[in-house]
Parts: sequence; structure tokens; C-alpha cells
Amino acid sequence: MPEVRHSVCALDCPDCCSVLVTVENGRATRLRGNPGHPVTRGFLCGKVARYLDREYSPDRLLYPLRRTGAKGKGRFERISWDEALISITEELRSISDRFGPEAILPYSYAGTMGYLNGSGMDRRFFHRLGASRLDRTICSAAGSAGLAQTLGIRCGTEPEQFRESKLIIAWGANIHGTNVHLWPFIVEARRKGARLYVIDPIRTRTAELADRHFTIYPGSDLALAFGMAHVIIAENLCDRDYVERYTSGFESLSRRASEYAPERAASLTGLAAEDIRQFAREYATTRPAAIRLNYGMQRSERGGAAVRAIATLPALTGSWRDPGGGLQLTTSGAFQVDRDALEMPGLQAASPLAREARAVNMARLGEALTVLDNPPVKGLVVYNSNPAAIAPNQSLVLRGLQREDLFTVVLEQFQTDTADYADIVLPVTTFLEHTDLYFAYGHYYLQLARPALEPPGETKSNFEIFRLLAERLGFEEQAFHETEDDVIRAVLSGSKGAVRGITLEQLEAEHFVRLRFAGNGDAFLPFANGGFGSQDGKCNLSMENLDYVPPEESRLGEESIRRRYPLELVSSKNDDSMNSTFGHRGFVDEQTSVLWMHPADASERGIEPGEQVRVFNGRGSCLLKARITDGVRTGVVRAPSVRWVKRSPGGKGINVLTSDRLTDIGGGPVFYSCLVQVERCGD
Ligand SMILES: Nc1nc2c(c(=O)[nH]1)N[C@H]1C(S)=C(S)[C@@H](COP(=O)(O)OP(=O)(O)OC[C@H]3O[C@@H](n4cnc5c(=O)[nH]c(N)nc54)[C@H](O)[C@@H]3O)O[C@H]1N2
Ligand SMILES: Nc1nc2c(c(=O)[nH]1)N[C@H]1C(S)=C(S)[C@@H](COP(=O)(O)OP(=O)(O)OC[C@H]3O[C@@H](n4cnc5c(=O)[nH]c(N)nc54)[C@H](O)[C@@H]3O)O[C@H]1N2
Ligand code: SF4
Ligand SMILES: [Mo]
Repeated sequence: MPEVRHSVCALDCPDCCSVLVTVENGRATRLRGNPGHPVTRGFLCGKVARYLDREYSPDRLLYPLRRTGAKGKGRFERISWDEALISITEELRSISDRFGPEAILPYSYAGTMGYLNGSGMDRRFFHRLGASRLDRTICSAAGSAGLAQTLGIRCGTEPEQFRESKLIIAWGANIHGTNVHLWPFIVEARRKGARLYVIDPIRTRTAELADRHFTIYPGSDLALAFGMAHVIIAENLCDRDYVERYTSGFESLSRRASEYAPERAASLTGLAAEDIRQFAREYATTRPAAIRLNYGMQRSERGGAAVRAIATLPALTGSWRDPGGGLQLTTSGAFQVDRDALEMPGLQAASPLAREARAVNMARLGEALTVLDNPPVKGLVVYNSNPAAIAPNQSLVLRGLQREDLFTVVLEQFQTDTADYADIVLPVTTFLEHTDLYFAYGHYYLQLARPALEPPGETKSNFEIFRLLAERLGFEEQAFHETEDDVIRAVLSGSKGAVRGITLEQLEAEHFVRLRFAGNGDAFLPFANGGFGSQDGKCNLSMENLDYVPPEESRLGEESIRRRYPLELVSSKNDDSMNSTFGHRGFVDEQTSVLWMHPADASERGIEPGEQVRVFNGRGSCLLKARITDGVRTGVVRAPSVRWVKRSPGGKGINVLTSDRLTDIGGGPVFYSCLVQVERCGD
């Protein structure tokens, strides 16, 4: 008899879907979205609807492996768990003894979003070890910092409320591709007359389906936000009452915005001055109007400031008052679980270091592996991430991973590019096979998943692996004896705000639980009556010292660079994959092997459709196939990303081109501030 079990999609996606797994004779036969979940609403995205091909792929890693060939060549032999754990603990101990524990660096991101397997037992382990801490900046650091400066807390409009909106703005947000569970609410709103506007340099699927598409120059959003504020303030379209009661720094914003008349904003953004004027008026006078800001626009040099400025707009217009108004970049700040109980930073005191370890910015991995000293990185433990493919300045990253004196452990489901460089590979479970607790960054439901399937082969969860490593290293603290349920209980019982009162038992029974906002059941309006996360509870509009300077690598940037590399490369997300996670699928490989080019840019270079082109800049070059399309404006090229390096010609992926410069605030990478040149490439 088929049985239906509950799970949660653990991928790095705002939707955090509630998943139903049909199991027959111990084998999953179907995955579908839980119809009972208010945001998942019975469907999954295309990439996860077919996740069972990954779950049961013959390429799944099932046994621990030890490297037998040169680094990067991917030659391994099977070993036992015992052998694997012995060599890892011996190496880590020896590195710690010789160089100090900070010579060990964990490297992880959101391969799974689960608390336990993403930032639970692993953190405890590395804290107790005294390893370097990792500053996890690779995705959202600039935007998070910007949002925190304006709102004081990282939360925003509930997705369900978008159905009430009359004007929806997708700002650097490819909703249809990367956040598809918001889409039905937008469809509903549009049926009732709402308009959808998109601000994106690329004509994405979302832009194609929109009422208007503003093809902004990459990295110029700050100028647009100031231009809009200019019109709103100059034309007296502010909600004066809201501004007076719930904001601070209006004068400062007003002064700054006064310098950005639509004509100036137009010259900086590539939009028409009249369009900016009309758009600002429409935004300020349409109620409710919601902005879905996503992280696309903060992967640029001024990304933090841009988010900071955009986030002032709903306060200026008082849009936070309206169900269906406001802005959503993320909802994650509302999940105030007890992080200390989860990660136990206090364990660092018991480490040989006996103090807080240094922090290493993950966006500068190449530098960390080749330049960093005192101590140098001698041991690298990678999990929930594939840095060989996804980290910027790939040549430097690969040079680091190549080092013979670097001991690398990779916990993986598949033999990724990074796993090819490992000394030891450990096979891990998928989200269908382990317990975890999940927050979301695109809705307000906390969720629990129990294993729906047996772990295949000798796979183990991250949680279990780090506990075993702790045991082998003789760490005796209670922290390493806790079960998954112990940790979940601890994390919940110390939680604050809207998580307070949610229990494991409730999650067990209901699978997903809406955060307990005051007036639960009603629409959650985070800032309808102020209540911002800042010291004074106000929305911080102050824009002192904030001015728009075009990214160095952009069409208005540093002349000496753009003369040689005149095209702005946007290597944004591929609709049918998840960063590099589905790079093993043939059709994903195809989709991520192309470069979108405007017909004018192509013909200027004599490039024909489908032709192989060399894309290059001062950092390196990679080969892609030209897709000639007016889906990009002249001067912009787009590479849907991220392709596996080992499937890319010459072993050079897109991130050979991206720089490891950091954003204005937050220390994030600037993936989308990247100038390149493109040329025909005979064969
Ligand atoms: N299908 C799919 N879904 C995913 C992912 C995936 O790889 N594939 N990845 C997941 C992850 S890790 C994340 S962080 C989220 C990201 O979700 P999004 O932020 O929506 O994804 P991006 O493609 O990075 O960027 C969104 C859009 O911003 C545009 N953009 C680039 N530069 C600028 C700019 O300077 N200004 C403006 N206004 N727009 C700009 C891009 O062209 C892109 O269409 O998606 C998650 N979901
Ligand atoms: N050029 C370019 N580069 C980019 C981006 C871009 O848009 N353009 N986007 C950037 C962004 S926003 C992000 S978030 C990063 C994402 O980069 P990563 O965080 O590296 O994400 P993925 O490539 O999806 O790789 C996640 C890996 O985790 C593994 N995994 C999944 N679950 C588990 C588990 O339970 N345990 C273990 N041990 N492993 C697991 C998967 O098999 C997969 O190989 O890439 C960044 N790089
Ligand atoms: S990747 Fe996102 S949309 Fe797809 S199933 Fe997972 S959470 Fe849902
Ligand atoms: Mo991301």
C-alpha cells in the first residue's frame, strides 16, 4: 500500500516547500507539493518535482572515499567509515597541534536550509575545535546589511498578502524562476486588476509575463531609488503622518534625493526620465503597492546601499500600513530561534584557542587558501556547498584547492567539482532521509521534517557526521551527546518573538506552524504601526554619506577596464536549476552553457547564433555558446548559472570571470558587477 509521508524541501529557496512523498515498499514513487500548506499550495517547482532522479541516481555517493589520483582529477577508492574518521581526526589534530586550530576552516552554505544540518552540530564541532569561523557572505550579505540599516530587522510582507496588491514590483527578482510560489498570489492579484512591473537588466520569464519591464543598467538601483524618492518628496506624495510618526532621518533622505532629479537618475540607470517620474507617481499613489525585492540586485558593488535606499520607499508612502503593501526581501528575521543553543559559540572557550576564532570571509576563499597567514589554512572541511564552481575568482580558488599541503574533506551527495579536490569524501543523506527543522526566507511557517526514506548505502547526515567526529576527538561536552530532538527542543524553548510557544509536539502533529504573531490568523503587518527593529523603533531614512557611484566594473565605471572589457556580464540564476546543485543533469548543463547577447553586440563581433564564443576579462576566460536575443539590452550579456566546472570546456566555469571584490557593506561578493569582452572562437 502506498503511504504518504511529509517532508520539507531543504534547497536554498525562499519558498521552503512542504513536500508530500509517496512511498511504496520503501521506495519513493512520487513527490508533490502539500496542498494544505498555504504557500506551497499543492505544487513543486520543476527542479524538485523530479528530485527522485537525484535521490535514486546511480551517481549518488554511497561510501566514504579516499583520493588516489592528483587533486582535481576525481580518482578515489572506497574506504570504511572507520578509516575515514581515523584519517580525518588524525589530520585535524595534527594541523591543530602544529599550526593552531584556526588553520582549520569550515566552508558551508545553504545546500540544506535545515537548522540541524546547516548550522547545528557542525557549528558546535568547529567551535569546540577552535577552527576559524566562516563569515557566510556568499549570497545575501550586502542586502541583509542594507535592510538591517533601514528596517532594523529582516522581515517584510507576507507572500499570501501579495494577492491584495494593486501594483507589484519585482525588483531584481526573477519570481517565476526563483520564487515560484509567490507567483499564484500575483496571478490572483492581476485577475483583480493589479499590474506587475519588473526592474531587471534581463528579460527573464518574469519580465516577459509582466505589464512593464524596466531594463535598468546593472548595479544602478541606488540611483533609481533616489530618483523615485526625489519625485515622491518633490511632488508631495509622501504619507506625512507615517513619516512623522514612524521614521527618522527624513531630512537627510530629502536632501540626498533632491540631487537625483529624474533626468540625472535616467542617465545613471539607462531608463527614461519620464518613465522614472511616472513610475514613482504610480508607486506612491497606488494602494496597496508591494515591492518584491530579491537578492539579484545586491550582488553588485553598491548592492547594500541600494537595498538601504529601496527599503525607504514603503515608509515614505506609508505602504506598510496596507495588507498587500510594504516590501519583502526576506522573512528570515522573524524566525527568532535560540541560535546560541543551536550553535553554542561558547564552546570556543573550551577549545585549545580559548577565545573567539578569527572570521574568514567565504567570498574570498581563493585568497584564504593562497594568501592568508598566521596561520595559513591547512585543513578545509566543505559541506552544503560547492565552492570550486560557485565562488568568485575561480582560478584562485582552484589554485588553493590544488595545494598538496591542504587537507580537504568534502561531505557530499554527488561527486561535485569540489569533491574532486578532496582528500576524503564523506557520503551524506538528502533532505528526504534525515530529520530537520526549517525556517523560510519567503514565508512565515516553521516546519519539521522526519526522514521519509532510508539513507542509502552508508550515507549519514551532516548532524551525525559532526557528532561522530566530535566523539573521535574526545569532545565530552553534552553538546555532542544531544539527539536531533534534544537540539530542536533547546532551540525552540529559548526562542523569542513569534516563535515562542511553538513546540516539537505541535510541529510533529502539524508539520508546519505559522509563526505566532500578535493577532494570529490575521494578516501580519510588520510595520503598520512602526515597530521597526532599530533602537528608536523607527524606520531609518538617513542617507548621510550615501551617494551613487557606478560600480567600477560597469558601463559607467572605470574607463581603463571598460575600454578593454565593454560588456556587463550578469551570471544570474538558471530557472531550472539551483546554483550548481543540479549540474549533473544533462539539460541543466545545456541551459547553463549559453551566453545571451544582443544582436547588435553579436553582429559587431561577427558572432552567429549557436556559435562558440570566448568570454574573457583580466581574470580569465571561459567558453559558452552564443544565444542571440533581445532579451538583453546592448552592452549586457547574461550567462544562466552555475554550470559544473568539470563539464565546462577547459575546466573553466563562469566564476573564472567574476571578481572577489566585496560589496559596499556586508562584505558580500559582487558577482553581477563584472565586465567582460566576447569574441568568436573558431572551433
Ligand atoms: N530556479 C532557481 N531558483 C533559485 C536559485 C537558482 O539557482 N535557480 N537560487 C536560489 C538562491 S541561492 C537565491 S539567492 C535566490 C535568488 O533569487 P533572485 O534574486 O531572484 O535571483 P537572481 O537570478 O540572482 O537575481 C534576480 C534578478 O536580478 C537581476 N539583476 C541582476 N543584476 C541586477 C541589478 O543590478 N539590478 C536589478 N534591478 N536587477 C538585477 C537578474 O537579471 C535576475 O533576473 O534564488 C534561489 N532560487
Ligand atoms: N556566477 C555566479 N555565482 C554564484 C551565484 C550566481 O548567481 N552567479 N550565486 C551565488 C549564490 S546566491 C549562492 S547562495 C551560492 C550557492 O552556492 P552553494 O552554496 O555551493 O550551492 P549549490 O551550488 O547549490 O551547492 C550546494 C551543495 O550542497 C550539497 N548538499 C545538499 N544537501 C546537503 C547536505 O545535507 N549535506 C551536505 N554535506 N551537502 C549537501 C549539494 O549536493 C550541493 O552540491 O552560489 C553563488 N555563486
Ligand atoms: S526549490 Fe523552492 S520551489 Fe522548488 S520545491 Fe524547493 S522550496 Fe519549493
Ligand atoms: Mo543565494
